[in-house]
Amino acid sequence: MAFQLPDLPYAHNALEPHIDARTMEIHHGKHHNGYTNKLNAAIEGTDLEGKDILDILKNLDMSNSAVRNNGGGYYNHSLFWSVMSPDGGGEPNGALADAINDAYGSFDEFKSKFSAAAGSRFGSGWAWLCVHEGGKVEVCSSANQDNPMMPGIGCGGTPILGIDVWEHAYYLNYQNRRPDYVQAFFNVINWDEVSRRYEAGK
Ligand code: MN3
Repeated sequence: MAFQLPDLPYAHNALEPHIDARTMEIHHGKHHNGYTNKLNAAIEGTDLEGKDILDILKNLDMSNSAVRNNGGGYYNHSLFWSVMSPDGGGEPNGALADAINDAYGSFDEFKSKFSAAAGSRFGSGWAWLCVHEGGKVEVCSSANQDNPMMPGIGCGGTPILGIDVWEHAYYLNYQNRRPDYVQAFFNVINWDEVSRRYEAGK
């Protein structure tokens, strides 16, 4: 069974005014669809065909750039759509909030660290909040479509929140103002989903 482009869990315009409908249409329908198709082409007829995406990423031969770029792109965007919601924003609660406070002292300090990771990633990439075994959380960033679960990325753990900082994620609405996009992202974060991923990942 080849990988399928997942449906968006909301309408293209559902995240406005923070993320505009046209960006969502192109980002999901063109970019994510492209990664999905190219991933399928890259694994067809190889021993990766039929494997789970997590299995593929965690055991990746990093010199296999087609699977690295497109497998990462397939997974990262699938996570990205799920951690946003028109009902999002605010702050986490429960065990995730405790873990963020343990690591960063306060939600505001976490927000500052996450925003800095997103803002300082040169060129294209992602900023992440990851959970390590045992429940400790960590902010980091990775280049291009790399993912913390890939070997040797250097910000280990399981990503539970991610923001795409490729220009295609924000340029139509924000042009070069990446910090404004990152700020707006906080208004649509689906903390219920991030908490679910935290519990599953710790
Ligand atoms: Mn993207």
